[in-house]
Amino acid sequence: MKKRAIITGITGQDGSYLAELLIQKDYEVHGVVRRASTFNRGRIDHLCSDVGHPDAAIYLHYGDLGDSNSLLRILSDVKPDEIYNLAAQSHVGVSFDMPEYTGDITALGTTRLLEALRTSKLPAKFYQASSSELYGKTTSPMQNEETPFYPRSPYGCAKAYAYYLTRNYRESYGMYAVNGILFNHESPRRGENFVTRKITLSLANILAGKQECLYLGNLEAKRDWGYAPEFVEGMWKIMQQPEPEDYVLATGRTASVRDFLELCMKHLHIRYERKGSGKDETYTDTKTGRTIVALDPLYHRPAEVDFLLGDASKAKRKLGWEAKTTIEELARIMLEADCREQGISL
Ligand code: NAP
Ligand code: F7E
Repeated sequence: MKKRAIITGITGQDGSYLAELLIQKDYEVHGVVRRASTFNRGRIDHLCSDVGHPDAAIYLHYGDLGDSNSLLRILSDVKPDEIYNLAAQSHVGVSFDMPEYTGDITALGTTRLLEALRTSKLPAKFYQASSSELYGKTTSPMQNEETPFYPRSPYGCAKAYAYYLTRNYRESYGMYAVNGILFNHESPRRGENFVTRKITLSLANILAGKQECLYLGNLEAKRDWGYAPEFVEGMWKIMQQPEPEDYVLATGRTASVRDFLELCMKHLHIRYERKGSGKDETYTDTKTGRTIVALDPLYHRPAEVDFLLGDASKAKRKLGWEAKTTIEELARIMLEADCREQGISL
């Protein structure tokens, strides 16, 4: 019999890649989708365009992390072997504007799902999408499973709650409940308001003459950036271990937002000149003389995570997992996809 998996957040970047991976591995894949007034299934359309059709690759269920009853109903209908909790209000900047909602969905939503699993008494394994945002204002030069947390945003605090609750259910009830502490991972399916995708999409639009200028916030923040399809493979491996344990997944390299921006412009053969300084800094295209990148305080956060660099040696040792795609390759993959959409070949 096929293994059954439930993915919350299946319409998101990671959920869509994980669904594809699990289908390849011959799982029966069930996804939780929330009702939206506009179509929110673009990333999984190719897997479910014929919902109800016998060949449909995934089964979708209406539900919401804010609605315990829907979670209980889905668990009892599907009787899953594995649950991947990827749903969240996942935007750090937005979490400062919506701290209560972020806590309700990202933190308490995890309680609702874990409680639904515990009370249903199903023997399913549970994966929690934990985040490098837990480390926040860390002073450790590299962060691993032992590094103390110092979250810097309502999102980071909500993820800290969900992390500890997952551990608590493991320790209190003997449940197979694990955290994957994933550092930033990106792809052409990355949401358009996360910085890497905003950069690749805007540069493609600028080349196509559809946008004048790209406005950004803090260019100095450093992140450990990997490629999302590799990271969902790591999630699955974490869930196949005999003992439930928490793991860091990261590339072991760090780069600033500025590095990523300049890498992208180089890849597109855009020759630029940096002008001004501080909040007045701009990038001008030397060929056209136009300002193509400028700063906007709108994108600054009340508290910033300045530096992240992950140490995934436990995942390498115990899971045989390692990130392979470099930031240069990642930028190329994302730029090619966004430029292709504009009819520009690189
Ligand atoms: P994403 O693209 O923003 O996807 C988030 C998903 O959550 C979407 O499917 C969204 O549905 C769903 N969702 C939001 N609110 C919900 C609610 N109330 N009930 C049910 N579903 C809800 O995020 P991602 O980049 O794939 O990340 C997946 C998970 O990993 C998230 O929990 C994120 O916080 C965490 N994480 C991400 C990274 C990263 O670098 N990508 C790193 C560490 C941890 P709609 O499509 O309807 O909005
Ligand atoms: O910001 C800076 C911003 O929003 C990265 C989520 O998946 O990864 C993600 O969170 C950096 C920050 O990702 C803009 O201030 C500058 O320093 O792309 P981001 P994030 O905050 O690292 C973690 C691991 C998660 O768990 C989260 O779910 O870029 N930045 N200018 C900007 N950021 C944005 N979004 N937009 C800008 O214009």
